[in-house]
Amino acid sequence: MEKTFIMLKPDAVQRGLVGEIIERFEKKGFKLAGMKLIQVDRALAEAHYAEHRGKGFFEPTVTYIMSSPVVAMVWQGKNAVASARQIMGSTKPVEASPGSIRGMYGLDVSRNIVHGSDSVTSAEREIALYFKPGEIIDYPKVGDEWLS
Ligand code: RTP
Ligand code: MG
Repeated sequence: MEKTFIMLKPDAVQRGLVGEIIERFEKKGFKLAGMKLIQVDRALAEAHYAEHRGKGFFEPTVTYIMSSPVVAMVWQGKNAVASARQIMGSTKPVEASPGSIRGMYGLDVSRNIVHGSDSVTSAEREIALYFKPGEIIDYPKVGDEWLS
């Protein structure tokens, strides 16, 4: 089943939105495969946003995700990557649809609450950055048969 990497960014943790956002992914029908609270260091932050190196928002974005602990998660399910991006909403909260996470809780592109992989290839890269293989757990769950 397709996996995606989701990160609850520092503002989500500081504003007490962790439970509410996790609930959105759970209720959508995704299955949690990995989760931890971590303090991102500079090396990890720069690796995460490597594709944006050289852009004006690179350094502020790196500094932002190091500014407080974040919740790193792996969720799996049918079309997990695209489906999670839809739940999150557009990068700029002002353009995000009203019911999306960024549409509901975000105001500024530089503090946009949540990260989600933009492709299956990115998901594989990001999961490997944040998790050791043994930290991703494949387990049977009640309801699996209703969601595949
Ligand atoms: P993310 O990687 O965080 O899930 O966001 P995304 O795919 O929707 O957007 P992306 O283009 O990958 O940008 C990564 C993060 O950089 C910050 N950003 N700031 N000031 C700006 O114009 C600007 N553009 C991007 C955002 O925090 C964005 O989430
Ligand atoms: Mg991105």
